[in-house]
Amino acid sequence: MAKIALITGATAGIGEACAHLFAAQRYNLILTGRRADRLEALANRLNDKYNVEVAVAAFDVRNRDSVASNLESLPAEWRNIDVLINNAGLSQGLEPINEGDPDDWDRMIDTNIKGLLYVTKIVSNWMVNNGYGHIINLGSIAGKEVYPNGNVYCATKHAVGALSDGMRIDLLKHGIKVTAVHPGAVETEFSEVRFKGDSDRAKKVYEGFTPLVATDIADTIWWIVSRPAHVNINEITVMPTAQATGTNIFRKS
Ligand code: NDP
Ligand code: 8X3
Repeated sequence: MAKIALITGATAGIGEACAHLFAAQRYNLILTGRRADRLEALANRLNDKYNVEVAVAAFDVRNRDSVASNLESLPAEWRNIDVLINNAGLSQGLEPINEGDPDDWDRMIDTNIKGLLYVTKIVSNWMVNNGYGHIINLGSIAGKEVYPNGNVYCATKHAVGALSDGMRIDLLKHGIKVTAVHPGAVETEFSEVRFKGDSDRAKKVYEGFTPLVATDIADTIWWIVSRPAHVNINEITVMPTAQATGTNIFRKS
């Protein structure tokens, strides 16, 4: 029987790349995100190309009721989830703490921490009942260190690291693996979202060096998931060769 992966934030970037890679590995997929049109289009493409089954559920991870109703209304056979990729997340703004917008803080905390928890609560219960599962949480280099003006985003990604450690301890007796993946700069829609559609500012983030691309992280996640049953990767930090720390990037121009 085909394995199943649930990927949050599959409408763009790292989540979308994971959807392609896991479909290529013949996983059936549950794809989530807010943009229903993108989810439908991706599901059709993956189904045509790889002949895998794809269920889509469009919801906002910040809405606890919506997370529950969407996931719990999936047919029972979709509850046999082998891999949960908690990828949905975002940054909003890059200002000193005193100049930060509390609405941006709410969006980051509600998405990156609370949304991840709402999804995990439901899926980890299914995994406990099944007696297997692997949870992959998208942290960040921002979860390993703090950089100027990164304040709240960095705090949310530190929380993802702490929650990953907590999940690993609590789910140990159920044989469920938990891995935190901490990427450096990956060129996706991330900076467009951080800078609220200012594409010139977003592009500058990746100028003068070769950033990671979404498939680099999808490849890493596949490697983690495909280790033997007795091996778990607790956490991994993946950086562009030209990036040493959150802010220490060697730019040629
Ligand atoms: P993208 O902006 O390209 O993709 C983000 C995804 O998250 C989209 O599919 C978006 O879907 C989804 N998402 C955002 N908010 C919500 C929400 N409230 N409810 C449901 N889904 C949501 O960014 P990346 O692919 O780069 O980011 C993926 C993850 O990787 C994030 O957690 C990010 O913090 C992390 N990361 C990214 C790095 C980078 O440099 N790009 C580096 C380190 C970590 P939709 O808008 O349709 O809801
Ligand atoms: C995204 C990478 O360096 O912008 O998490 O925080 S960074």
